Amino acid sequence: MKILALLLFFTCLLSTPSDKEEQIWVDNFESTEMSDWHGRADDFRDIYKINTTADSSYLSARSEGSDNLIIKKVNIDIAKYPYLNWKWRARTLPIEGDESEKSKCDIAASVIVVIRASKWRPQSIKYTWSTTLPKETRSESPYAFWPARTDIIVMQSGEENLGKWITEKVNVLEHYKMFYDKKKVRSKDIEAFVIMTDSDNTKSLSEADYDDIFFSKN
Ligand SMILES: [Ca+2]
Ligand SMILES: [Ca+2]
Repeated sequence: MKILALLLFFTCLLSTPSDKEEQIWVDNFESTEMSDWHGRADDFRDIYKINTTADSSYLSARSEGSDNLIIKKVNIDIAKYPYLNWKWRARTLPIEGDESEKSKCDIAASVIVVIRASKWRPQSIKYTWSTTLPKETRSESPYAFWPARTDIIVMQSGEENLGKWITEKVNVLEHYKMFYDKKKVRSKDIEAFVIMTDSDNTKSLSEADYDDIFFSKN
């Protein structure tokens, strides 16, 4: 899995956040540097850019026939901070994109949590804004082969909310327990966060914006 290969380069450990904090930020994109983010390929800065308006700054992605992604190392225990919060706005959907099929595996927008596991068994959960799959679809990435695993949950679908900022909140801990058939989880770390606006398989155009990504206790 390509994400695993990327992760092997980012071996620096972050300090564990204090449990007293109510939120742990991944990014609000108010800095224009993006210095904590790395790309699958060097041209990621051509695809993922900070856009600044009078009110705020946000991440803006424009992917044309590319599968580049960006990844940030984090260290967040989802047993303590189970909720992932973010805002996104899909602007252009890849034509006939279907993230459950290899030949059409493109999405306007996705956020992916990479779960700490054995390096031989990379595990992640991917939340998508799908072109064609209905909301709440559960699927698996066609590019993750056993023992690697990427489960997919479709959050938004098609043009219903195209062009609108949508705020999302998911319980990653509950999704992890559901996908891995766990009854109780005392501790489980997220070790990286990935953003992907993807268009290579359909050879089309994907555009989306992202902002205010954080984990919270409630
Ligand atoms: Ca922002
Ligand atoms: Ca793709």
